[in-house]
Amino acid sequence: MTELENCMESLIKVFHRYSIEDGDAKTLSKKELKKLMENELPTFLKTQQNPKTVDFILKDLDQNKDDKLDFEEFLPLVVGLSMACEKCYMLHEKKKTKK
Ligand SMILES: [Ca+2]
Ligand SMILES: [Ca+2]
Repeated sequence: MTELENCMESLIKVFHRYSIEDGDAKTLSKKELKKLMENELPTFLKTQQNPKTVDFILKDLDQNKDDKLDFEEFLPLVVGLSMACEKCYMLHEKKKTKK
């Protein structure tokens, strides 16, 4: 598999590792989302001082208002964070070339 294919598979695997916990593997409940973020996105969660961050994210991403995130609703979180990371990466690269 290519690097990108591995990435996509990891994304799916991570989602399902947490979504399966309450028996409904199709969606992440708030509890599952919280656990996923605590374990898989600890750096991001640390930068968010608000303890309600997970609630906000869930509300923001939950398109059909069932208080759960399916994979499609979960993806924008990853995409958004990836875009933020990419900006940091570019800044970092710029600094490197300046030196
Ligand atoms: Ca679930
Ligand atoms: Ca939903």
